[in-house]
Amino acid sequence: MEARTVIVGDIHGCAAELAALRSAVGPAPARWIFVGDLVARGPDTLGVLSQVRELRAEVVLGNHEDRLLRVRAARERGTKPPHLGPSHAQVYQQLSKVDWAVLDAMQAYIELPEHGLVVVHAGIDPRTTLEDQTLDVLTRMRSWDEGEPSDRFREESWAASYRGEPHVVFGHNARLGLQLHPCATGLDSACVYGGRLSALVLEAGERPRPVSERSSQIVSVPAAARYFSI
Ligand SMILES: [Mn+2]
Repeated sequence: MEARTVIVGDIHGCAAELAALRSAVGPAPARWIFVGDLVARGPDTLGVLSQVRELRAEVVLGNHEDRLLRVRAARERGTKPPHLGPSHAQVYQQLSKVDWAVLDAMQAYIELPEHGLVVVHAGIDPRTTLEDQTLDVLTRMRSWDEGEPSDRFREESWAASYRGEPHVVFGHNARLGLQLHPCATGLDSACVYGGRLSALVLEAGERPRPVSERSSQIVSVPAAARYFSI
């Protein structure tokens, strides 16, 4: 039997919700992909990373992992590291060698041509090829600001006006929640802020359906608590 593909939104340490989502998706073989921001803010980052290893999942780099990796690189070089808030500093201290290996394996984007889509953490600039996207756009974009990609929150996501191929599956924008656009799907439904953890579940060779029918491809579970507020 050919495996399904399950693409999971931002988890931020919500290990119990990831376990519940796995139950909701069911036990059939699946290729697991995560949109990044696995770490910090929530109660159990190590429990999330352990499940990611167990699932042999592929992960796209989120801005929160990028920050931890930059801190490690600066410390190794002996230069001044970027600032870490309390939640991130705690996670940084807790990470073991196998946890760091999960972060080191994270990719800037993952192409899934069999589903006609690409997975990124935050966004893409469609004027540029995938290979030429900056890491800043891939991991931090939320909107267009005077014609340029921006990390600023706006009521209109960059993804609302995106048209073309491939379909883009992304996270990073919890305030807008689940985003179902014609050519893009946003999966950050604010789990760590008391929302839900969501996944796009595609059968072998299946593509994201039109907006009006795409909810049927989404599986989600509620957060057990509000773990963090901004
Ligand atoms: Mn993010």
